Amino acid sequence: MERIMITGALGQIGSELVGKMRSIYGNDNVLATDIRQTADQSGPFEILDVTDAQRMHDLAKDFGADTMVHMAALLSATAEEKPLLAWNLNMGGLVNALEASRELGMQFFTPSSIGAFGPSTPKNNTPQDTLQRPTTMYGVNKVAGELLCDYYHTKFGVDTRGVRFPGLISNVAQPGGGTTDYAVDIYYKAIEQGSYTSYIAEGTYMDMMYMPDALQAIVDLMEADPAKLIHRNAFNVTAMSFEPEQIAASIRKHIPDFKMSYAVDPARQEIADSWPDSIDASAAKSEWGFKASYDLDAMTFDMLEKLKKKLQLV
Ligand code: AKB
Repeated sequence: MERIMITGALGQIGSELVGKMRSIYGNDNVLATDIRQTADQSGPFEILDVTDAQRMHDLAKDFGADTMVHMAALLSATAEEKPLLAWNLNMGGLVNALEASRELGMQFFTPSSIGAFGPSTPKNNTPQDTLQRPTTMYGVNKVAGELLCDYYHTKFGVDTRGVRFPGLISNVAQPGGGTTDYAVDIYYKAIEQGSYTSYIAEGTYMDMMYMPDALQAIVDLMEADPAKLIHRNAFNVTAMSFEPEQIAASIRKHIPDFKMSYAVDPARQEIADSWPDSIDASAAKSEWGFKASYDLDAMTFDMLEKLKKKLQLV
């Protein structure tokens, strides 16, 4: 990885990944792209609608990119509300990014998700290789995407790599339209209001990870020795699995009066119920040394500290 182009650079992951990659590979070597303009001037930026194949190809070529990191996508809850848009954006963007990578000989990364699993998948310690019959449009996109990335590797020799991200929690950019977003929102509301009304029901376990671990996982996988990769697309990665009462208990260690209530959103609850309770990340650990540094309490401590500063409450 020397010249990296990132799509969806202003999204939840992209807005931190750009900074991380610029700090490692140099500001001028990371081209950030998104459908909307940014005020960030730390390095090159171009407007890009990922459904525009020609512009994506031209930008990568002109930049001399050797790596494509394709992040632009709709998340699960929005994809369920607008399934056709999700298909066109998630699959159209992905195939354009893969084609540009094939034509220009770029290494390729895109994230899959725990959304690639469905109700018939084993729910606990979900294996790397298992049944994948998701019941959401997002899940359909993710499974098709994993297969397409494998296809571009075996058929055309493109160096495709990916992970199945769990819910990602960050204090920088807020997610939008995901099922796991409650686990970010809860920290903001805990600080601002001392209480949170969860749209996900008590007892619903989902895998999660703190953003610094997610960013490091992308870099580590992309830098990994290809000879050691058996799976490529897409590795289960996770740092923790919890249900809403457990994150509330972790917050109460710092804000003892924090109050939790529930107003379950049936649409997002149905998605959450179709996903695993916990996934097994042993393939990622053994094939490229995946390791997460933050558990729930370490993440809670850091989130509350950073958000207090961000919200100017200290
Ligand atoms: C979502 O909730 O849609 C995402 C994901 C787990 O892929 N955070």
